[in-house]
Amino acid sequence: MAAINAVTDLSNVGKVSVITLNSPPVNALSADVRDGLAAAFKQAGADASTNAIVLICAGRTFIAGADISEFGKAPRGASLFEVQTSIENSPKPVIGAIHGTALGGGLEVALCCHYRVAVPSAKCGLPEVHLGLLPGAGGTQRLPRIVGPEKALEMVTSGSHMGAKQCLAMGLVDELAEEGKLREAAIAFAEKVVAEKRPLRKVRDSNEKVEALRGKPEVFAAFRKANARKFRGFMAPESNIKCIEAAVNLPFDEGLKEERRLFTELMSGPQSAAQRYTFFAEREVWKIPDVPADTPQIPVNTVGIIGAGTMGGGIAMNFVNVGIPVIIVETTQEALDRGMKVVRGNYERSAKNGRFTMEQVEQRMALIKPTTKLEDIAQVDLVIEAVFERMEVKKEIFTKLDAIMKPGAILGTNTSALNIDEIASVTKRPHDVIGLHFFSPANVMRLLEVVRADHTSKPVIATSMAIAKKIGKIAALVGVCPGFVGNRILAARRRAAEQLLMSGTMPWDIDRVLYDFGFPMGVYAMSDLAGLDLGWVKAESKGLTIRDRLCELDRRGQKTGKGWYDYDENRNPTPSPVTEGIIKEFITKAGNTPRQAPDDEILERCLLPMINEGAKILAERKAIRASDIDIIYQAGYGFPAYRGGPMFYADQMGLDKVVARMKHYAPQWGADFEPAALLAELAASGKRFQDWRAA
Ligand code: 3H9
Repeated sequence: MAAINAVTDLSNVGKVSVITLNSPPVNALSADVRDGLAAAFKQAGADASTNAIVLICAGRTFIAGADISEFGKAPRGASLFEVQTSIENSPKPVIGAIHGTALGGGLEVALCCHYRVAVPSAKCGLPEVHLGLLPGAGGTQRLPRIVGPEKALEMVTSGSHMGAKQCLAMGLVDELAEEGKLREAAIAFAEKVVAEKRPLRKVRDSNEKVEALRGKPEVFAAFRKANARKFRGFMAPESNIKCIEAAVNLPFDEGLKEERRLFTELMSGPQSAAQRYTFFAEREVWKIPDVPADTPQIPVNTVGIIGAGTMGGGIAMNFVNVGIPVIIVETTQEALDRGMKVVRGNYERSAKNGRFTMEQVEQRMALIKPTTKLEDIAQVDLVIEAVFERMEVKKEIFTKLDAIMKPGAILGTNTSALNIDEIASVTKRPHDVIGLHFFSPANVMRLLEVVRADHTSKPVIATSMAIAKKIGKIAALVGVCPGFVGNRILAARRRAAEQLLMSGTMPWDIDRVLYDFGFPMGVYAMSDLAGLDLGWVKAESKGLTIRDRLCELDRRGQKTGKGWYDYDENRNPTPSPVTEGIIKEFITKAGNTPRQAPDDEILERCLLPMINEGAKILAERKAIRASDIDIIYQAGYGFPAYRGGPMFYADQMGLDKVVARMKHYAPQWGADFEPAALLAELAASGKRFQDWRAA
């Protein structure tokens, strides 16, 4: 084998040139890779002793795309376009040999090969939309020429990965190779292409499928309409659609130009910047500076859950979904039966929607053992307490757990607010105690806040993070403080919204602004969904707050058909004159002069306190880095992905501007608008949250 450069080799096997890329971790198309490919194709093309070329990758995957870390930097080395042209115009047939994933630019390179061979476990896709982009190396023009525009629309706007068998059926792959024998199979395929004198097939020249849709704009209109809700606020899906339209309506080279124009537009825009930031943030969130990757872990083969309510049942589903048996404990048989019925109902609904079979429902249900005896969980590896939020109750449970649990078991609590150090203090093993804060519905929401208490051991943290990954969550490690990270920041927004309300801005106006910003719903719609009576006790209510008054009128949210809003039978909300009347009474009673805040003010007054609280959280070391807060906000609180998260949003706004706007509001609206020390310091030194690391 001859080295072309540090990441590319070229060798001859009989009459086939084999180009092997080896650029860990994922063979992304860095400048070195592009240079290596350009040189290797030139050399292989000119080698008179071979008559075909195989492109294959070493390591875990075929090329997984452009090198995202190079985006935004000055271009270097051979361009991807040059590489692709040298492949497509190669005088010898080029066979792409795919294992792992051929994604984005990787698939776009493969699409320039004349033929493609893949192992059955391989996957192909154009996931650029998740980075706020579109496939910018011909993917939007070549893919529809193979799979047809309709399928291509679906693939580029969803970014989903297709399995090799499906790719074979769609013509994206020409032959499947035996697992582990890709190299031999690709070489044999190349020899066959030569022996059979097959043409140098160029995807770009195949127009039949795209032409079939020419003059049918209604197909695109229908696709846009069907996905309008899903794409709301995002720029990239629309640009992807426009590119497929260009593939249908324009000659190849013109379509390519349109693709380039739209790609450049997205790449230089704020949404892609946010989504690329999120790509790295989602990977960094797993990294804990003082808990290295080689920290010993505790095997978790069985889980005990205390409480079969909505939370407990949802948490149980996460584990059985990945085959981990669960014992679920309740105090009464009745509560247990009710909880199990809800879990079964959830699974059966999924089965009805075709997500899995009834047989799988039974398999999953069989993995849950219900019991009313706490002692039954004594031997599990991990226990998660999910009972209601009362410190005395939690302390009582942890005292019992301390007495019965096997040594070394992890003792988790799903508390969303209580002090975990205090809970741990009743045990003789506080190092085994950790917070595992699931979000409701726990079987659906991606976020898990893993809460590190004062004495939590490193193996318990490492295990909790690993188990979160196993059950498909995105976990962020946070510290103990009221509300931890997510709810603490939410409380700041809530306080700001209350101030707006009490000064004359109606709930629906606040919600509309937040919805338009990109949240799935606003503060008050969310409150109606959760129920206004969470923590409200009828017997104790004295009508002192707006909420008290609403609850007293049985306006307890969606479940009673009215709350902040009125709801029709399809749960569509409309502003409520009753709510408005009550709010106005409270405003008058407080002696305030009502004033409807303009939309930009509503937005600033809701967001700035969130950013400020985030800065305090960082300074107190309750989150490791600003991007963890952003991940929490995207995965758990619906912060629009295309805005990155509160901290990234602040960075994009410019921290000096954030501080200036806060100072503008602080005199009237108080402490939440007094810039936190860290925020002021970063702003003064021209720095960003994303560059800040704890000393
Ligand atoms: C594109 O191609 C644009 C073109 O259309 C047009 C160009 C003109 N670049 O995810 P993992 C790193 S856009 C740089 O944990 P897994 C990642 O940060 C690209 N780095 O592994 C991580 O680093 P670290 C379109 C990348 O096994 C390490 O690799 N392609 C890239 O769970 C391991 O990653 C995509 O969007 C990259 N492209 O999953 C595919 N990819 O260890 C993006 C990964 O320091 N990648 N890294 O934290 C993926 O979806 C997954 O990484 C993959 C492997 C499925 C490949």
